[in-house]
Amino acid sequence: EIDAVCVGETMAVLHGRGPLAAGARLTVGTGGAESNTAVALAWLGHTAAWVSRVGGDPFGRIVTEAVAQGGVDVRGVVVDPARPTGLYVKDTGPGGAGALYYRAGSAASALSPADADRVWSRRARLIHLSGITAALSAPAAALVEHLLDRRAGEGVLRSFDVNHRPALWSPGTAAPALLDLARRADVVFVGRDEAERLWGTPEAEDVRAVLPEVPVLVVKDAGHGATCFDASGEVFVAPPRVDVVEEVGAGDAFAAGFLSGLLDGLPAERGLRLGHAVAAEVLRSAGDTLESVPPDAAEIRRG
Ligand code: KDG
Repeated sequence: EIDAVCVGETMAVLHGRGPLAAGARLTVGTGGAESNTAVALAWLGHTAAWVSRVGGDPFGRIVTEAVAQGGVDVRGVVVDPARPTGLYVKDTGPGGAGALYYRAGSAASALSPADADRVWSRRARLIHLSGITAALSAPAAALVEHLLDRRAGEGVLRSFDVNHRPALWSPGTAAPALLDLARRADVVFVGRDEAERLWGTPEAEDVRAVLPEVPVLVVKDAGHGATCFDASGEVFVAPPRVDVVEEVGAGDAFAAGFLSGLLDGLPAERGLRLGHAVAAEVLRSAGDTLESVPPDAAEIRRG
């Protein structure tokens, strides 16, 4: 028995200093929303596994080793020699093109319901999924749907981060699909602005109104704070002040902090504070993945 299994694509990240067009030299890193959450959960003291598919190329080995180095069990990662590992290039900074994906036809886009056994066999207390997987391919979307189906894996908490990626699918397709998946989960994370873009819900309360049946709903409003709606009502927690270096991965870290509180039976208010504390660590660094335990985590846990 372990605490959590996170399922989804992890890519090799190519990043450099300065714009690509100006000849920036690129370094290889690792990035994937769900494995970022798994690594952060491991840093917070939980047993976490990552289930995915990678290519038989060096990038597949690099990302798998990086997630394993983060303290996550990677035995559920299958190597597919016929497909490449997905890549993304961060061309950030002034004049950059933003994040560029090279992931169509990747090994992880072949995730399908056939991968579900490797998830259920871990007998985890919680599984964590995101809307990114649903956008990868029809079989990957079917896997997410299967894993959220209450008839399978009874008693397992289903966590779903909406994580809308406009580069992967159109809003017209994404909006109903993501709403439908979120409705099936036990815990849902969504950005306020992301929900507004998808579902036309400007405030946290409006998001609650379209997802009234979700047992634990967390609406995150970037710099302002996060609101949790659950059976005991509504609670809002503002984040600490942070000098932001790079935002990528902060949402994944936030989810890990909140889920850590949930796994430990803490009240939602402390879960939100843990989420902010873990996100702050990632915001302060250039990498996408947590690399240390947030200094205030133990204090927040104690309350
Ligand atoms: O949340 C961070 C992710 O966006 C990043 O690590 C890459 O998984 C990724 C994605 O699909 O955008």
